Amino acid sequence: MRPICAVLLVVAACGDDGGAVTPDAALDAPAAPGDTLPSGCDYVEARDATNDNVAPATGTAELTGLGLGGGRTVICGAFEHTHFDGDITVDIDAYRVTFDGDVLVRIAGAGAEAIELVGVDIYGGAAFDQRLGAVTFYGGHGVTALRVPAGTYELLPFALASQALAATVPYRLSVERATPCAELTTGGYAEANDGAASTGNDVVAFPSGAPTALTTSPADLPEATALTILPTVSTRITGSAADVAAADRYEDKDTFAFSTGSATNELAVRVGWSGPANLDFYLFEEGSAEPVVRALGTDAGVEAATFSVKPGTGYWLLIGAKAGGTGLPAAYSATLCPTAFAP
Ligand SMILES: [Ca+2]
Ligand SMILES: [Ca+2]
Ligand SMILES: [Ca+2]
Ligand SMILES: [Ca+2]
Repeated sequence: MRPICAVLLVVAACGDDGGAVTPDAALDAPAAPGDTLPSGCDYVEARDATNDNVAPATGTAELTGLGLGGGRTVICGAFEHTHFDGDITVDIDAYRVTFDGDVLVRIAGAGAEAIELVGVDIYGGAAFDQRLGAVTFYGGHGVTALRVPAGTYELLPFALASQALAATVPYRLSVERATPCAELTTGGYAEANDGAASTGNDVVAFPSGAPTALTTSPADLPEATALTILPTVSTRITGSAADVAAADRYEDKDTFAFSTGSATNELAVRVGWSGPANLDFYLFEEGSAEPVVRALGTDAGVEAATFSVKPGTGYWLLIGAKAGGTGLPAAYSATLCPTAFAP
């Protein structure tokens, strides 16, 4: 995805200083005595015109020199409205930040919600070409959780749209230490309405080669958990992914309806199970078959994601067993950890 960047960085990493790109050069905006930064900013975007390193652009990441010594660090930048490429790219910026362990990466900025697609891609590896995570702006901001070894990583905030923005949109990109939510092992809402055919709570179909769609069955309904999730109050949902002959990309699909409280704008979901089954989960706004979150990892036994949600909104959590695998039926346990973030 980033061939030009990768090539340039490999050259630099080999010690060849012959080119114009010198990622090991001095910091882009070094802190100096007397420097004043805007309130709440640890670094301010310094060279917008040359910090896009996604091919075919040939920029380089800004070397912020930031770490997580204070537990949280904030980059203040902007999606510029002046250099839309005529296709889909409004602005891409890249920054290097050093961190480790469990962190949350967030992006927030008033006005960003009106841009067609805003997010942050997170890269690591010697050539910064391994995509380790991604933030999607949804609701009032965007967030994702990462667990990484100590190192320097590249954060790429991007704004994509079919036309230029009318005005520049400032954003704040932050990295902060976080404690992953603890898995609950007892209690919670238990799947109750799947029926003998395990189709009573399917709700969404995943046809091969076609978009997700509401099922045509009038008989299936989301499980009415009656849960309204509130910040810092974890909840649990359990069920069984049955071994059924699937007509689409998933065998058993179980959908659970819940709502966010008026202050809840982030949610971490961890789905755990035993055995070799491959479970995934999706989040939909209530009544919609278009996912707002897809958790499709292949790690055996656990699927987890942290993302932003809209306060006071009805959602469906769908847990599905990938078709064609083994290990079904599989009992699963989902822990939902809601939080409130003030952008
Ligand atoms: Ca830029
Ligand atoms: Ca920018
Ligand atoms: Ca089930
Ligand atoms: Ca089901």
